[in-house]
Amino acid sequence: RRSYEYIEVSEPRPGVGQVTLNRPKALNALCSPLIAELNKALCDFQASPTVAAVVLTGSERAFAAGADIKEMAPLTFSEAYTTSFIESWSDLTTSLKKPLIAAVSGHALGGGCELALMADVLYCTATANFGQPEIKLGTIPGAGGSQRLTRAVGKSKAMELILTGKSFSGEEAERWGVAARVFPSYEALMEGAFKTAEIIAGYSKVAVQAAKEVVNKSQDLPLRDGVEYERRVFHALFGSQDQKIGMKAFAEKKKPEWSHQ
Ligand code: CO8
Repeated sequence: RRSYEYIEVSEPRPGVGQVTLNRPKALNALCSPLIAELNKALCDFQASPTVAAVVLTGSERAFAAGADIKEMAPLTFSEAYTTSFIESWSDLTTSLKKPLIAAVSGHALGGGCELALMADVLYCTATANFGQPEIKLGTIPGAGGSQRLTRAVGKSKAMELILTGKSFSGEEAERWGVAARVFPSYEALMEGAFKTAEIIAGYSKVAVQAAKEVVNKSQDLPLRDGVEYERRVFHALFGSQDQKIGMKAFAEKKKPEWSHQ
């Protein structure tokens, strides 16, 4: 296993990979080397034959307090433009075809909020502190926040949040559909995230990858095209062994033994 400076990587449960952001002195501010490490770790989990779902977390105090403001402060337009600054963040969403669960406790601000929004499933503590405070720094969200937050909460609320820079709680995140579930403590959050990852890891890898792929398509395609896309993938799964295994096991009242083929 590679050794990292800004993250920790583990396999806490069978089938479950974990990435823990670990830059405590800067509240997990997302400097470029941290993002590069995160991309590498997710690529390794993608290639891993043992890991089927991944949990991404920070500390109890901070998931991530944003992009690294000290790194960004001196950047010029031409440097940002010609180095495609933050473009590699998008790799996070494309390098991993296995489900990614973000477990958010404490601050998830700016790029930290955007990172959490990139996950497939977002869990948080009731007191988690989400927000897009970029406006206070004289800038705007740059890693998808204006798009993903708007899809999650609707235009009016997203406008209010992004234009005022006001933060919102984990409780609100859950009520507004940003978070799938909210937990009373950090321990309960991690346990909940691991349990869900284990459930996913118990299914056919073929079906899980297909399920993630088609749900993600709903974010990009008009409804008619999305439904058609789903049907094509659904039809394709009749070519998998696991569809036969799953349906035969149901008829025989047995637990399916997936071949992952
Ligand atoms: N970048 C760099 N350092 C940070 C960041 C950050 N985003 N956040 C916190 N730190 C550092 C602090 O400077 C401090 O370091 P030091 O001890 O050396 O002074 C240390 O972390 C601890 O922070 P505080 O002392 O401030 O801790 P508090 O508990 O008092 O406050 C807060 C916690 C409220 C989270 C506060 O730190 C804060 O407001 N942080 C900044 C939040 C913010 O504005 N985030 C948005 C950043 S902009 C952004 O993400 C743009 C995204 C664009 C796309 C992505 C591009 C990569």
